[in-house]
Amino acid sequence: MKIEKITLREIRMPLVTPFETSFGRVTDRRMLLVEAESDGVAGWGECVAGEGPFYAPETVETARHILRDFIWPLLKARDFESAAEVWAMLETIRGHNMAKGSVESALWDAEAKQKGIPLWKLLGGVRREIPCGVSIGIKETLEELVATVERELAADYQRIKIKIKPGNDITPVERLRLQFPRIRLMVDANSAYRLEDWPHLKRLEAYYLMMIEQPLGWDDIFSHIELQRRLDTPICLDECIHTEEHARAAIELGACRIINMKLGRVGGYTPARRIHDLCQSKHIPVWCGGMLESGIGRAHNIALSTLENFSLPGDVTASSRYWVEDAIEPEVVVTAQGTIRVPDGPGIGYTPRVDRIEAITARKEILA
Ligand code: OSB
Ligand code: MG
Repeated sequence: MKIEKITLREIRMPLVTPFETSFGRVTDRRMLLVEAESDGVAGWGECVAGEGPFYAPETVETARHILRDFIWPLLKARDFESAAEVWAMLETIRGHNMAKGSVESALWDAEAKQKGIPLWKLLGGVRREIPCGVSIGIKETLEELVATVERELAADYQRIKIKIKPGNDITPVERLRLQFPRIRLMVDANSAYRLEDWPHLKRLEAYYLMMIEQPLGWDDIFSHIELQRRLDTPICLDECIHTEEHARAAIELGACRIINMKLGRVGGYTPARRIHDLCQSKHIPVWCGGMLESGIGRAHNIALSTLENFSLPGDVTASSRYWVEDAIEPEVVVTAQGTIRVPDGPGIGYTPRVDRIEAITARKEILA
């Protein structure tokens, strides 16, 4: 494979409803789409960095800089056998996983299209349908939260995750448990607590949650070990796991019992598959997280979720939960069983709507 050119498009899409987490509120998404042309075939990827460095250190601007000034010079004019080699080609760049993952995933799409096979098959996936859960942002009132959960359950989602933060945790969880005693329920704190808060987090154990996602510091594996020792509820790590080495440390040291996988956070399919295999060998279930992606990123999350050890429902949902109009065709839909059927077309299996994408492109840059 050779890459002729990369087109970076920064698009803006307003969310159907604002999304609030412990680190902030998002009403409009600004994201970088990567179109990589390889041997005459276009592969698409999405950079999941946010506008600000509040979930992870990268931003849309740092990703653009790294893609243009460091990733492109390493890839330009190189000849390689398959997208599986791209991660190693970027080895000299430390971190910047979201920038790396956007182009790496685009090249996996291009390779699958060149071979005329679905990306999920090229990756070694086994699922034809993936189980889906929803991530619900922090709401102003309990009534609003309950109404949202009712709506998502009516839409057949298999599990409910709510965002929590100090001062907005026990009360909403208790309320949901009273109203929905049997649903699969979990919480995500996005690093809003400190180890000293453990007696408070312990109170959440009364509500038999599936897991507590990333309660402590975004890069603090040590404190999660201490916390997991004190809790019966499994801890699921998200922010902390940005490399295979971090995953190994977290598992071996007992910092978590479940891992949330995100392509952007780990840098693409090569590290994601390695972490997946490691987790599988250690009997740690994984599930696919979300980053409020457009259809391009969503399509990649679906392909990733077909791997065998993605055994829990992920945060991968219908296009219409986020967008009035998505950037792909057809849009992602969820079945009455709360699953997404994995498409069988070549590559990501959804077609980017280039006209629509161009219409919402705020900035375009061609690397050639
Ligand atoms: O922590 O999983 C997270 C969205 C943005 C940043 C971080 C997270 C999230 C979500 C939303 O939980 C998942 C989705 O895309 O539905
Ligand atoms: Mg999370």
